[in-house]
Amino acid sequence: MERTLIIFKPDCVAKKVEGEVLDRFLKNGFNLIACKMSRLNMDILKRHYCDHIEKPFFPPLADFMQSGNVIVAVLERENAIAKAREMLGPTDSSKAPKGTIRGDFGTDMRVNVCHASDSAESAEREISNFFSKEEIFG
Ligand code: 3AN
Repeated sequence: MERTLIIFKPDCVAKKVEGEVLDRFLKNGFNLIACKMSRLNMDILKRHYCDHIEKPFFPPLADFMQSGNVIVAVLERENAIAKAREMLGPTDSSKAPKGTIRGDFGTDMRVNVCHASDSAESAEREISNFFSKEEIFG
């Protein structure tokens, strides 16, 4: 079993599709083992996006991620990291095929419904940035 961190981004919550998106994950064999609503701040975003802080897209990305409530979750299944990213589709929602989460609900490169961890190392770092061990029910 593998774990991945999923953030239901502000656009997902504003559109009220977080239930439908979570349902897709559950129907594809993921178990929900941790979940909370949050309003992200710059400190937690700098830790979460530590690899992107110097990139030109970081300031607008950080503004967007602070623009509304998010839901942060840990989902578990075999091959969870690759499977979640496959279900999301490419980062740029405008290029994501129909049937993928970003293709069906996303807008563009930034406003793209969900974050999902991109490696086992990132998943471990990202999960510990948002959840204590006691908050994970794996
Ligand atoms: P992903 O979320 O698909 O793993 P990353 O890790 O490359 O994508 O980028 C993190 C986030 O930064 C993306 N989800 C997206 O919101 C934003 N982002 C990445 N590249 C760009 C870009 N060129 N322009 C605007 N936003 C970007």
